[in-house]
Amino acid sequence: MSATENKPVVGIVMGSSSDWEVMQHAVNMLKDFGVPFEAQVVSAHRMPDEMFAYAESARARGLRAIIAGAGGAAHLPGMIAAKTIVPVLGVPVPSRYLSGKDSLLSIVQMPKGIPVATFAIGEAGAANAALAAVAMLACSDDALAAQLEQFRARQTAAAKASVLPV
Ligand code: RP5
Repeated sequence: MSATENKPVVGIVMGSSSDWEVMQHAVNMLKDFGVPFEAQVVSAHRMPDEMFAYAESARARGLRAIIAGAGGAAHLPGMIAAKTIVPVLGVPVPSRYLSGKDSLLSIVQMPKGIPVATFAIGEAGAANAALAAVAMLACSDDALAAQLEQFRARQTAAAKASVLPV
């Protein structure tokens, strides 16, 4: 799987194509904001050389944030972070036997010195990682900041318009 739109400023990587169901929510959010991204499978344990090459080349290729999703012994976000200074946003993917608690703890418990900003398990985490990347980019992009403000306003309006079936 590989998707590229314009010159990517956000990289989305995941440990397996089985992570797509969750990670597509990051992709969709970046598409909604028109943020150029790339998305691909980079497995820490099945393709470690490619993982290092991806991380080592990320900044020079123009990436300003990397969203990394993985499940189980989820070392992908941490290992990517170890090889680049581009901010890494980790998404714990639900796992088959431990429901993603293993993924969460693997990603969030980084030793001091190599940060991985860690999000919620699953779909919300993937979408929020993308929103965090948008917010980071919006610090130096007024048009994107305006889009983010509008997104928040629409969300607020939708919540206020909620009707309960009572
Ligand atoms: C991790 O192992 C992946 O991120 C995935 O969540 C999990 C299972 O991978 P598959 O066996 O489905 O390829 O590396």
